[in-house]
Amino acid sequence: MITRLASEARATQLAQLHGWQAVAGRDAIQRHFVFADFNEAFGFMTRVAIKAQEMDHHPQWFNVYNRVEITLSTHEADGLTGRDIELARFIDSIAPALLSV
Ligand code: HBI
Repeated sequence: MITRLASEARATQLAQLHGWQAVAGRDAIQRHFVFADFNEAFGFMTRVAIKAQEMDHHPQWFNVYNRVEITLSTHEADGLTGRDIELARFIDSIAPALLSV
């Protein structure tokens, strides 16, 4: 059973991410992206989906046309874990920084 990040590890690891914000009322993080069009957005989502499948760790996300909103949390731990950090790092590594909002 995976456990939630303890506060010290949590602060250090969250500080290394880009553009992620805490979700109100829930132990989760969220980042919003805007792409040039749906094709760019879905290409990005496809890369995240392949990583999620490899990790067996899946995002909660919302897409309309060129907008993608991703929320990360670990259901089985009912909060943020190292798996969320790993997936967020991957997402940051493939996200076009200038298009992030
Ligand atoms: N994705 N975000 C998230 N949280 C989980 O706890 C989780 C998951 N994907 C798959 C998964 N757990 C499986 O390990 C279990 O549901 C079997």
